[in-house]
Amino acid sequence: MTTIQHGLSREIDTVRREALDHLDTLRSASDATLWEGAFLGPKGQVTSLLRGLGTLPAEERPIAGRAAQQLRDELAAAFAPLRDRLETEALGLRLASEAVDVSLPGRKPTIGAAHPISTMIDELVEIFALLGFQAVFGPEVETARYNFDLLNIPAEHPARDVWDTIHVQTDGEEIVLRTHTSPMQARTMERIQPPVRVIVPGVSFRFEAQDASHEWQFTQLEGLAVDRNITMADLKGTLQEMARQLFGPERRIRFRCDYFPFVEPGVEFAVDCAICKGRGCRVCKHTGWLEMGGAGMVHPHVLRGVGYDPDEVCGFAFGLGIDRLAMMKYGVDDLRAFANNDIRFLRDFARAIG
Ligand code: FA5
Repeated sequence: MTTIQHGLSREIDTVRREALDHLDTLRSASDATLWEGAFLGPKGQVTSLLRGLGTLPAEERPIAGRAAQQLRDELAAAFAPLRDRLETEALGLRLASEAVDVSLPGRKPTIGAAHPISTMIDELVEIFALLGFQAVFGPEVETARYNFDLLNIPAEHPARDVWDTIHVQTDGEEIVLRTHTSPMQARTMERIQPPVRVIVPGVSFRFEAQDASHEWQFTQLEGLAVDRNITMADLKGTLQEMARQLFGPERRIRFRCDYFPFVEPGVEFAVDCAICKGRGCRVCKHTGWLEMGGAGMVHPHVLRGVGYDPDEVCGFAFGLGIDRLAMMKYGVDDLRAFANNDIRFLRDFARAIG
């Protein structure tokens, strides 16, 4: 045996020992893949031994080649059954972990529910539909002309400050986030001729500090009826009927004088507390009454501003706070609960009203 052959034979023995020792440690299919790459793969040790044969003198190549090829066959024969066993085990584990028990009951999908304020709006729209009112909707970003001017609140009028307005644009045309749903009064009357009977549900915005009964964004419902010979009695009857439909047949309405530039006379109206039946409780602050909104007979200036003749037609308007109605209806004592989107509150609520 030449020195070269001797060296190669030692190298073959070293690789054999290393490969067989390592083979004993394989525990998984991925271990097996790594082993195969390290010894038998295109960049493995046995393959590089075979490649190295080219550097030997021609007469030594056949013997050395046979020895290297023998090593390759030996290792491949030892490896194949082990690899098959590990792959079968891996497949078994995967099948077991992915097994589907078709007899198990299915998972119930979480189904959303209408928000309490949306539920309240739907209920109000239905009640007023029975009283002959049609629901209309208007822009939340509004011009000062509709939010104020056409409601008899000109630019220099002190009442303009009462509304804690959030301005969107002050240069050129004054644009605001509507401070109430009342701008839809003029928008509606400009579009149609009397008789008019509409309600306007929608959000309004004011630059206000938040507390249990005030939010900077809240929901109002405007009502407007214009025709011949409409009186305060019609207004009171309409609101009384709404309160009865919402809170039960024994509910009563109270009017007290108030001032809004777009109505004359103007009132604030309250419903006797449905929770304590007027006896006084925490929700009604022990007064027995809950303030709901403002109302009155549409001011002649407003009618004239939209081209109506106040000698021919007259009407009533009201604006109520839907969040506060919802507080009373559902016994919620902090209106912020409606807006902070605590999923537990919304889920409990959806369950409670079915
Ligand atoms: C108005 O907004 C008038 N536009 C109502 C009106 C319409 C009067 C038509 C006459 C004719 P007021 O600012 O009082 O009025 O608001 C009416 C109702 O909206 C209040 O009674 C209250 O229920 C609700 N509201 C007002 N501000 C807030 C607020 N910050 N958070 C929650 N609700 C509010």
